[in-house]
Amino acid sequence: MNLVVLACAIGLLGAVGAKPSGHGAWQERFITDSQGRALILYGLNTSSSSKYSADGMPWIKQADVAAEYNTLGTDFVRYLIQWSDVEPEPGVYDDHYLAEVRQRIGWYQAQGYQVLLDMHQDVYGAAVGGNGAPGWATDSGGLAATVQSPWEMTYVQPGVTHAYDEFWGTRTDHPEYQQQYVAAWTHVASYFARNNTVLGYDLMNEPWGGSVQGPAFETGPLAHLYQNAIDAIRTVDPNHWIFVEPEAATTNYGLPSALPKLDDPRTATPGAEARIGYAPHLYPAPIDSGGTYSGTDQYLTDRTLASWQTQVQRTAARMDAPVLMGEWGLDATQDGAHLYVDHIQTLLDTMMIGSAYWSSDPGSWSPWKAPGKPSDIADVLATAYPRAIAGQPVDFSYDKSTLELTMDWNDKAGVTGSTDVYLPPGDFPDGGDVQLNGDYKAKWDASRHILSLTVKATPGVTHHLVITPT
Ligand code: 9MR
Repeated sequence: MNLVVLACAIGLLGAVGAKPSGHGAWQERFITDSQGRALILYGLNTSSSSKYSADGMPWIKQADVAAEYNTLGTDFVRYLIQWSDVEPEPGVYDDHYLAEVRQRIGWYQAQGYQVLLDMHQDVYGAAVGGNGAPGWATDSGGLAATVQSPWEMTYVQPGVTHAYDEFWGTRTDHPEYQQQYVAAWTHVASYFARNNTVLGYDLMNEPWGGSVQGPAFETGPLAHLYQNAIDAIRTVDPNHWIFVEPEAATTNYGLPSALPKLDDPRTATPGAEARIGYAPHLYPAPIDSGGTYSGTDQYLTDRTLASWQTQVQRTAARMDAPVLMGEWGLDATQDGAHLYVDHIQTLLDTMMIGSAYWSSDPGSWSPWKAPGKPSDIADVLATAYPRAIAGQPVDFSYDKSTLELTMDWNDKAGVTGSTDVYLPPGDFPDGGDVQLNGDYKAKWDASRHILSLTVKATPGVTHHLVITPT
């Protein structure tokens, strides 16, 4: 999103660029599964098309999910839902809509995916030229809300600012809007509380504060909404992960977030860890506006990536939250697009975090030229990665020039199961040769392209793995 224009307009952009830290276990917290394994999630956003379709459903059919696995080997989807579809009338929830969502979650389940439900919004809601909030929860104050180009500039239309100010409580005519948003989330969470394919909930896409911006917004109304939503969701769903996003107009470009640590009521149960994750987006300005990854654009982009890493690590440490990059992407037909994808994959590996690429919608940003027809970028997006690590990850990387995947991890009490690595058929047509210290058993699933390693615990010894093509 090209909010850089907007951030400049409101004076939020300062100097970017900071030293990236290198490999290493900068984070203690990982997103974990029921066996305690660290999950490295890798997938797509599905989909932008849901914003505009009559039934709120994405473009995909069941066969497209199978094709996605066969082409990309992904294990994760950030699945868009909308408040306007969940609650078309105040207090009236559309469970038919949620049943349709559940059916699609079933398609992902059949392919072994985890699903993050993202309550999407851009520019507040359809009544003011965006998507997300229902018309009944939109008070533009009768002010203008004319769609602009680029679309992000619509955020500063006066009617849009008014609508956000009513929602955040900056204006006080409609305190019920925010309570209804929290209640809608509680309904969704209670609907999916026992669904194991659902990883968790992304409370709000790319938050925007209306007339309150920056730290005042993130530490004020945004943190307040998040804490209320977390507390309410935990009354119906003690287990799923809850993800929060920072203010997008700053952090998408590598600027700092001021989000404070949020409390997870599940920690009241002895031994239960907080399950709150941090899910920022990444759109360096030149890439966001559809530019190339070359020349000065590349220079500015690289500076943004370094700053993004530093800032995200700081925020995640403050929040004691694992990180999942909720969106990144580019017009993959532009010069240098392949290099940019390589660069982001290296950044993801360095940080040992997962991500969802924007987006699956067939077109120039997508791995699909048309449904079932991969674009050139699909080959680059399909990469080797550890899906689940049975212990505490220390380090991993995949070198695309030597086709060598290396990984280090330590044993961790209470973690069971295998360490699973996806090896794309393009690079590993016959699977991989394993070098690993200690006792282990390897199993190659040739149809799923997953190498599973069951390793005997060796206290005090770091497991060091190298995989090369057979
Ligand atoms: O790519 C999307 C574009 O087609 C839409 O017009 C726009 C407004 O809804 O949203 C774009 O998707 C954005 C997403 O919703 C939020 N993060 C940035 C995405 C790319 O701009």
